[in-house]
Amino acid sequence: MMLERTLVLIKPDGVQRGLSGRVIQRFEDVGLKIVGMKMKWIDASFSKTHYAALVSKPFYPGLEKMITEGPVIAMVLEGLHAVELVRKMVGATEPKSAAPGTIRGDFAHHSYAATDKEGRSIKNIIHASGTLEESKVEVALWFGPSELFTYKTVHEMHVF
Ligand code: IDP
Ligand code: MG
Repeated sequence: MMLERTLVLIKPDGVQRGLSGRVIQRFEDVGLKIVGMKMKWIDASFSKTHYAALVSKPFYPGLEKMITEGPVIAMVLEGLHAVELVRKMVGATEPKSAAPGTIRGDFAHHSYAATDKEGRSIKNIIHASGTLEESKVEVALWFGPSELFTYKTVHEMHVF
């Protein structure tokens, strides 16, 4: 019952900065299972579906520009309390406020103050589903059933 799946995207800034390997490593290190992974370059229409809840926000145009400016690495991670665990590892939305030890806190320092006046999006390396409900919608949007895999990891002996 506690076994969850969550969607993670390494955003264009993370891919272009060559941080994908180190970000993925952190998820493997805690024993999360990668059950799906691909690279995808989304367009404006896909962005509006993925960020449907944010389309009316003033920062949305900048967000769309940022998320469509290059390919992202999309993955589905599975584990106990995966949604909450991954959000904890990702850290606060604003890298300047994100705690040290989190992905956003360790690899970026962008601030709302720096972006808001120019209508740009916060560049924070990574997206992760915010709630279990959000994760179900997002996993179904990004991955078809044939792109998600069931297999055993060594962690299952020790973690689950
Ligand atoms: P989250 O990614 O931490 O869940 P959301 O509120 O869902 O944060 O926003 C999605 C993305 O939109 C953020 O990761 C960030 O890139 C961008 N964003 C959110 N709020 C702002 C803002 O106030 N100014 C600029 N960009 C923002
Ligand atoms: Mg969100």
